[in-house]
Formats: sequence, C-alpha cells, structure tokens
Amino acid sequence: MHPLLQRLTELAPEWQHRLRTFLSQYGGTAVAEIRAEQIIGGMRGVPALLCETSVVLPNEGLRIRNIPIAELADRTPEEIFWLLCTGELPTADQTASLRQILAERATVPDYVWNVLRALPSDSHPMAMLSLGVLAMERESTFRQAFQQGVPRSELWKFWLDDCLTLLGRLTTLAAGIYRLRFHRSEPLLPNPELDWASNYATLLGLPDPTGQFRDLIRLYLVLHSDHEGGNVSAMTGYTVASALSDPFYAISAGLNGLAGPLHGLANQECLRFLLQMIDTLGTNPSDEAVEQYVWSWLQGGHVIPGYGHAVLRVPDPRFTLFRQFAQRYNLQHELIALVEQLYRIVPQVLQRHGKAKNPWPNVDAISGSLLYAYGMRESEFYTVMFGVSRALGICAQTLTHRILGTPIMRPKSVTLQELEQMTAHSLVPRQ
Ligand code: CMX
Repeated sequence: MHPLLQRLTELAPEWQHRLRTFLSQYGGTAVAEIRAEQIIGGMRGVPALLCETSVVLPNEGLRIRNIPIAELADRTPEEIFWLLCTGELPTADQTASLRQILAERATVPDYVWNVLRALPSDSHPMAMLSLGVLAMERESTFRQAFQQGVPRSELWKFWLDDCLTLLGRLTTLAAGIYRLRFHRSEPLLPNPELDWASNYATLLGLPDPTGQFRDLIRLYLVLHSDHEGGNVSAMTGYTVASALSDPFYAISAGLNGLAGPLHGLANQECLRFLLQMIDTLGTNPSDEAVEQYVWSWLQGGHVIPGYGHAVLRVPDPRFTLFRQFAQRYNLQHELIALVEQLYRIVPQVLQRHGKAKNPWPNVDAISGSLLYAYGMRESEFYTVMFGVSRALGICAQTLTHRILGTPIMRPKSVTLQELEQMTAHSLVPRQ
C-alpha cells in the first residue's frame, strides 16, 4: 500500500464518523435562507455544497485546507495534492513517494495520441485535453471495481488509483497537445527522474536556460490547483462524479466547464485584450490613453478580462503572488508593464462604472502575461495550463466525496410559475 493510500485509509473512518455524527445531530437544522434572485442568479452565495479541500474568503482569498495560499507558494504540486487530499502537509518521504507514483504513471498510451492526431488541426487545445482524458476512461479501475461489486465503502481506493493515473499522465498529455497543436512536433517522453512540475516544463519543450520557466510552472500548478467547490469546473466534476461516473468522466467534464470565457478561458481572453491594446496604443501608452481604452471597451459591452470575481472582494492573492514572482526575477516585458499599469487604472474605472461587485484583479489578469513573457505565446493553450493544475483540486474534492460516501446530486429545480407562487404565498415547492 503506498503512503497516500495508507494515510487516507487511517483518516477515512474518522471523517466518516464525523459526518455521520454531524448528520444525526444537525441534519435537520436549517442553515440558510435562499432568496428567489439566488435561484435565478447561479445560486450565488447559497451554501449548497460540501467542499473540504479549500475555501475562498471574500476579503482574503484562497485557503487550502485552512492554510492561506501565500504560505503555500513555495510548495510543490505533489505537496499540494497530498494536502488537498489529507488535510496535512506531507513529510519529505511522503512527498517523494507521491512524486514517484506520478512519475511512474507519466506515459500516455499511443491510442490517446492517435485520437488527438485524428482531430482537425484547428481544434481547441481544451477540447483536445478533455478528449484525451476521456479517451483513457477505458482504463478506469474504479469502473471495473464497481462492475465487479466491490463494496461502496472500498470504492474510493479505486477512485484514488484512477486519479493518480490521470494526474501522472496529465502533464505529458498537455505538453504533447502543445507540441502537436502548435508546433507540429511529436510529444516528448517523460523523464521518470523529474518531479511533476519539472517534467511538465521540460516536456513543453520551450527553452529555459535560467530555470525560471520551470519555477513559473511549479508556481502556476500550485496557485491554480483548487478554488473551493462552487466554481463551474469543480462543481461540474463533483456533479458528474456523484453519479459514480469515474474520474476520467468527471475531470473531462470539469475541464469542459473550465473552457468557458467567464471561467478558465479568461486568461486567454486577458492576453488577447492586452495584445490588442498594445496594437492600438503602441508600447508604453500613457495612463490617459489606457484609461480611455478601458472605458471604450466597457462601453462596447465587454467585460474587462482578469478583473472581477464571484466571491473575492480584494485583489486575488494569486495575482499578488504572480506579481511578486515577476518582481523577484526582475522580469522586464512590455506585457508585465501593462499589467502593472492596468492594476493602477482598472479598479478605479470599474468602481466608477459601478457594476462589478469586485473591481480588483483575479489570477487571470497576470498569469497569461507571465507565460507569454517566458516564451509561451500561444494564448489558446493557457486554459490547458490552468486545467492541468485544477485537476489536482477536482481529483481531491471528488475523492473526499467518495470517502465520505455522499449521495448523487439532485437539487430541486422550480419553474418560474412555481417561484411566483412561492414568493406570493411563501409556499415550499412540490417534491
Ligand atoms: N468588467 C466589466 N463588467 C464586469 C466585470 C468586469 N471585469 N466583472 C463583473 N462585471 C459586471 C457583470 O458582467 C455584471 O453585469 P450585468 O449586471 O450587466 O450582468 C455586473 O458587473 C455584476 O457582476 P458581479 O456580481 O460583480 O460578478 P459575477 O459574479 O456575476 O461574475 C465574473 C464574476 C468573474 C464572471 C465577472 O467578474 C467577469 O466576467 N470577469 C471577467 C472575466 C474573468 O476575469 N473571469 C475569470 C474569473 C476567475 C475564474 O473563474 O477563473
């Protein structure tokens, strides 16, 4: 039994007991009221999902297992995955064991590459990533275990096994997609001696004489790993997994949600926004010119990509950590300069504009510019970078649900007519 499985086997009974006790004592207790506008408005603010791995505090940002993300910025993705899954930071031996498992599973089978090679050359890299993950579903040990009648209480072990296979291969898959899609070159073979982030950076095949790109990839994979349970990709993964569809189905589905411009695609959109601005205004534009550009963008009915957030009400600490990365390495690039300039200007503009509840930058306001500055110019690939990292969180979240044995998702939907009746007469909906 490998150390992560062993530790989770020790923790699982404790967690299951805690949940059973809680439900028996407080299962019938009302914890929130729901306004009609929240039902229409994407359930914003409704506490409707259990998520143990992380929280996003409006005035602070992300905490993974109650540790502020800023305190985790120097960790490796392997440490973060262990933390997400167990609630504990791993020892050096535990990290090494996880690193070894992921490295051992890093080879992507040929049939997956063949599926991807068969796609039209203009397929979006996110569609390729999602499809690549889905193609591997045939190897799911979870599905086999379920079909063979393994007791429900044991199924989570197979869930973990699938997650480790999926994650081990994911960096190789993503880097191969980058090479196939943008450089018409063949995927590189993973190096079993390297950790997850270093392998990924190497397999992408970009020149990295200083090692700074590898450091950026490591930070990138850590910062995007999880953002509580209610965002589109995590909630989609959770919903699909709750039907006991296996991790390949669940992660592929989550990635499809991440591909939307209001969610993970915002980093791609943000880079396009910056490049268009440079095209129009030239390099080193004045503050006045930038402000005017931002206003006309808003007046054209567009959102400012990389700004605003459904939960956050302060600058995203992940934005701040990326900014510090650029400062630490004294990164001189016109895009990074523009990111800084927008940070001075956009929040004031959005405040005066008066719509966005949060005028501050989110992580996407800078992540793409950093990748661009280090030579990854293909903005269509940026959401894939995000997706590789976010798979850590969705795997850990769904694993926790399998350990706790939570049931299939089935919220009650209502018609507008029912809502009208409920608000008029304060009735509860028919079941
Ligand atoms: N620029 C212009 N208008 C914005 C805005 C922005 N950056 N952010 C919000 N608004 C607008 C909304 O479009 C909405 O307008 P309408 O009432 O006309 O529909 C209004 O302000 C209120 O929105 P909100 O409650 O502040 O924000 P939401 O929770 O509805 O949406 C988000 C959150 C992220 C989708 C939105 O801020 C946005 O579109 N931002 C730009 C895209 C982006 O950066 N997305 C990445 C988010 C991080 C992630 O999930 O990956």
